[in-house]
Amino acid sequence: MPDDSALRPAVGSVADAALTGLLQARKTLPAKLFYDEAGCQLFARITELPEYYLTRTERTLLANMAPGVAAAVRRPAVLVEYGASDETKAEMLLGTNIFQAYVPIDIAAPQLEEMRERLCRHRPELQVCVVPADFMDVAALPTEVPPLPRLGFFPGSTIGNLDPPEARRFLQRARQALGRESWFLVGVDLRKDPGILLPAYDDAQGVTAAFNRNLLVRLNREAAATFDPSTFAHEVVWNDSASRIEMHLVSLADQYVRVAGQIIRFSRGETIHTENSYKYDAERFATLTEEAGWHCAELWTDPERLFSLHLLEPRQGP
Ligand code: AVI
Repeated sequence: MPDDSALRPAVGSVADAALTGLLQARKTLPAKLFYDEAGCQLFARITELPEYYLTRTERTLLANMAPGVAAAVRRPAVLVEYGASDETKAEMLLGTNIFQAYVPIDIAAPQLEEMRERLCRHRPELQVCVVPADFMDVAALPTEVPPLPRLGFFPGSTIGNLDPPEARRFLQRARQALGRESWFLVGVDLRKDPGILLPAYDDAQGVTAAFNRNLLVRLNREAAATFDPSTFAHEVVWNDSASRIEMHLVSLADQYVRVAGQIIRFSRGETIHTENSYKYDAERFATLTEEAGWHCAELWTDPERLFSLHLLEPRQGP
């Protein structure tokens, strides 16, 4: 499962979360709802698509830059991964052998246990302290985490799925949880030609469209909804002033849908806004991190400047 499974909501809140968004004048659904089992499988397929450059570019960057990250951290440390549904990206950092403990944070407790078992087999010397929680809510690490410097790790450009004020709050909270002697390695997708961005979210095979429509399938199952997903079209928009990709589901007809006992009216052409994916330039992301109490120590990008890895350290002074 991909690193963003931590975006999933607590069980039981699906109908509430859906209704809150669908009863607004401009209808929305929270991106957290994408990641049920089918959504995770579809997202895994998205990461392999030729148009979706993010995952493969970040992996190559990580493979090349892991020694640079280890050189910056230098001494024995703890790796803390936010939204860690599998350990494949963390493995590239764990391979540098400077980490004595690994702290994966994810809302999916069963996956964390499987990860712990795998790591105990492959890296018996590594202490693994799993934290089954929404990464947005973690203000402190468990007491069993060894008192060593910490490297926070937030890959995948999941930070782009948070609105900038939310991203700022998240970075502030992570700074508090990681402590004074820490670093934070964040994967960030870069602003670029919409000719590259739009196909990454509207692929030729229609996998992203299925991922988007799966929200409605999920609401039918988990929120007593009556959507006909074939009457909603997948739409992707580049919002230049907000510097974000937006995903929408567009109603192809005037229709009424029942959701958790409420009747929701859709007119033809009306959209449900389902996701934002912010794209940053390096300066804009640096400003956001400074406002959250971090300072960019190193920045790595691929030769085509598609994706970036930011190594942050706590900002000194006022
Ligand atoms: C998880 N997240 C970083 C993905 C993105 O690129 O914003 C989610 C996604 N949505 C559509 N395709 C991928």
